[in-house]
Amino acid sequence: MGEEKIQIIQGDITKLEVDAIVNAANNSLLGGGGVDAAIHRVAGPELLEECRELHGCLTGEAKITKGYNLPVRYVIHTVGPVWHGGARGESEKLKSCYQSCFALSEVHKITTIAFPAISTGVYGYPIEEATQVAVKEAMNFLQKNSLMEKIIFVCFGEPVYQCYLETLKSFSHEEP
Ligand code: AR6
Repeated sequence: MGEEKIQIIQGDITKLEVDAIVNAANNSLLGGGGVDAAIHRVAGPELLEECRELHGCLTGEAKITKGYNLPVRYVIHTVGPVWHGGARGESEKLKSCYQSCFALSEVHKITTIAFPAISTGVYGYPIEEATQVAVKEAMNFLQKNSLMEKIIFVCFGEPVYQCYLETLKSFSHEEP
């Protein structure tokens, strides 16, 4: 239940016209590489100014800003865990990222949200494990929140795209 509201696409998250996009940031919230750099580049310098006022963000938590020059109302900045082999609470922290983003989406009445594959770039989280967490948390949230209309997972590249599709299929076929 809820999987019809989950969409998996390939592309650049900065191009999406949704209520909110999620940024895979670092603890400083002051920019970096990967999707973080792309988001700041398109949003413009005002995003960095607002981020400075937030005084960073703990791993697994999330903070919200406006979207500035992006075609979105909000950017939700979350900090994923760095992968150290899986025994240092990485999955709990990644789960907490998704839950923190969804909690903010409820507060701000966000109905469409797009996520990159948090932690799977520079932070080295294996994509198969990361997509399990992402899809599971999205489905859990959709079961208890009726306002959310669409959750989009934006994939950079075909392998990531295929991995999300497989994961969604496996969850959809699970017995309730
Ligand atoms: N749209 C969608 N996905 C993207 C885009 C884009 N424009 N650009 C990259 N990706 P990463 P992390 C994918 O490294 O692993 C930054 O320096 C990318 O292919 O951006 O959480 C931060 O400041 C990968 O699948 O984030 C932190 O220091 C996914 O987005 C650190 O990297 C996440 O890769 C965070 O590392």
